[in-house]
Amino acid sequence: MEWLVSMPKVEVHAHLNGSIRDSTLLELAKALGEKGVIDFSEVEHVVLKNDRSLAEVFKLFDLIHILTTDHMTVTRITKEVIEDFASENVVYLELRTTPKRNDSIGMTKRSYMEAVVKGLKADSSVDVVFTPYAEDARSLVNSLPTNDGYNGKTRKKIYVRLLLSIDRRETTAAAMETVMLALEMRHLGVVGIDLSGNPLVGEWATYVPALKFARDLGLHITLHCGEVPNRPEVQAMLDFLPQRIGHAIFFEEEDWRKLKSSKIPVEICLTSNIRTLSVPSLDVHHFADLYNAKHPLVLCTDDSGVFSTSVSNEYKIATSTFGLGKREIFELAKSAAEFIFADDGVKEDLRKIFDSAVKNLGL
Ligand code: 6MZ
Repeated sequence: MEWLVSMPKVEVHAHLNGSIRDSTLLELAKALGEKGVIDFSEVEHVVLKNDRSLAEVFKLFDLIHILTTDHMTVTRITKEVIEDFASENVVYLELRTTPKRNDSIGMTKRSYMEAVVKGLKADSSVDVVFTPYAEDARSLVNSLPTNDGYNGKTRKKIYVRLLLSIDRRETTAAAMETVMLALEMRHLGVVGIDLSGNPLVGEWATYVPALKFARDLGLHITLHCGEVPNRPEVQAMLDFLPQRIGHAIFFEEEDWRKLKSSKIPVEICLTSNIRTLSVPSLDVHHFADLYNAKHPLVLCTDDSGVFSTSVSNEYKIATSTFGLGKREIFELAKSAAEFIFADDGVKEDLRKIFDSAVKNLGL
């Protein structure tokens, strides 16, 4: 595990409100409990519970959003989530979040996102590089730690880019508002759009106009695809040719064929799929088949807080379940840099970071 933690890693499927520390959630719940807004004893039990079905996970998100959706808290959790990923040597993080409107506290989708960006800028123990590469003078590779590799003592640095999520509960107009916001925030590190939310809710056709518009204007698209059985939707999503998809669980033979020939990279979330009972056990997880077919893959956490995991832990599970050696794990981690949504300058930096880590990792 220590070796996996010390290895540089890329994370591209992490939901902000799913990645909050338990201690922070409990602290927020206690404060709201004292104000009489919620019943803390009930919330504590829900927050600390480990195994939940997919349906229960979405109920938990509704609760988490009650705890987190004010500007100050959004800024705080963003800062903490970045610190947590950086502390385990994630060198590039694509963080996704659903811009939220809450009239009762004067929150608009824009002010929600401004609070997120404030979290990126917040004075923290980590150097966060989030503006587009050409504008950023602080390329990570120019300031690589020289003495102790990624093992700690030097101040951590992390590239962060943002994806704005469209929640499947939203209307076409609301989805379009999110895309417009993403376009306006490109100079602040927004690189794409994600479609997520409860897969049992909503229709693919609702989101297509906004997704097409986003793509036409140069935003990258990733879709939660096949999280529940829904054949027509899986087919339509694959035909849309997004730049990446998340999960890819309930696929039929023909869908696997189409996916493999399209080479659309898949964000694999092992712990999440097991915890939500979407995949019955790791030994039948589609990671193995896709990995053997040399399909582009990125191991991701999905919701590190909700599922009590970390990127290093996801690699550990891949190692122990699928028998990958250190070299194979390293190559898997390194290849993830090819599927990020940031520009080529960042990709080039990441390649150098991985190459320079080889010696320290004893490879
Ligand atoms: C689909 C998910 C998800 O956006 O408020 N989300 N959507 N499948 C999943 N698999 C378990 N995990 C998280 O983060 C929380 C939101 O991300 C989406 C849901 O819409 C959830 O409300 P943000 O930061």
